[in-house]
Amino acid sequence: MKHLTTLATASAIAIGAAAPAMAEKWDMPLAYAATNFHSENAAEFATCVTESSDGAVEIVTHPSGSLFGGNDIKRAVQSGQALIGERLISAHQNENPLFGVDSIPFLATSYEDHEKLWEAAGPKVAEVLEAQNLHYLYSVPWPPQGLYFNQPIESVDDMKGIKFRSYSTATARMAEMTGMLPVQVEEAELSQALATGVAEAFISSGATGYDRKVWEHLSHFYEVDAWLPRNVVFVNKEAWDALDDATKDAMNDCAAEAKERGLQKSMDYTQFTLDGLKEGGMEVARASDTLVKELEEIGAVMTEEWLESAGEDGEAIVEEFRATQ
Ligand code: PCA
Repeated sequence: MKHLTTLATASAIAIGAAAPAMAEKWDMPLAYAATNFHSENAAEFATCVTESSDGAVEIVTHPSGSLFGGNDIKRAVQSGQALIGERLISAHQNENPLFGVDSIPFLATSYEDHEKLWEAAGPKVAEVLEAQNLHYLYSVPWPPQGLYFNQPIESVDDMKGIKFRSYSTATARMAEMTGMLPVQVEEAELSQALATGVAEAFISSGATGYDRKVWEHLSHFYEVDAWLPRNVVFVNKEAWDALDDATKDAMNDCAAEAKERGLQKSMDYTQFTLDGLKEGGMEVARASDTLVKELEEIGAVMTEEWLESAGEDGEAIVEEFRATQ
């Protein structure tokens, strides 16, 4: 153990010492396509760091899960196989309930509310990441989540037995509670899953349906605004600690810009992609009152379940958020 610690420290010092002299190349795995707004935002962040860190760190993005698949990115950065990466944080709710704070159904359904929720939750999520050897840099929300189907759906009864692509604990739970059959699929494999019938429906943003041209397989998108999940960008903690202050400052400044720019991109992309789904031939509409009511009942149960699992920290976040309402 002592030997390992010494080694880790030695390499951390080596990283720090090498930084001013020669650009260190940091690979940044991303799960989503290069044209997705999160990936474009990350590429701009990478350029910002490369240009403003005075040659200390060069960040190279790898979109579409090409370096590590979505599900492996977090572990890769924790273990130092990659030094920085972006991940849909709610996909890791099984590790800690706080990672699912952005997926409590119908708690924060607009950008404004979602940002307030994240103001309360972000610092606690950052603490959990820190304990996992990850330094939190910035995060950006996806547009509100709605339901995709290959047939009209009027109520939960119509959903029974449908194969439903999930991307997190909450999406799988929602499938179970509506009588659908959850199957976990990364977004990079979504088109294939729909083409082969592995999945017939899913919950996501207009952005993801648009990015994956799902009108080739599906016919209906129902806006329900269930929640806005977030992609989080984190750095391997040892690599972060080894940076000199000037490089940390440069990265923090680029991260602050990326947070704002990403939020704006997300908002701008919302209507644009819903229009795109329509142009692709899909019916895009608000879910029926019956369906909304049924989903809200399911959401209430899921909220209780989440609060129970997340304990005091979870309760404090939700209370702090509710106090802003
Ligand atoms: N798109 C991502 C996560 C949330 C979203 O809108 C996906 O479907 O994987």
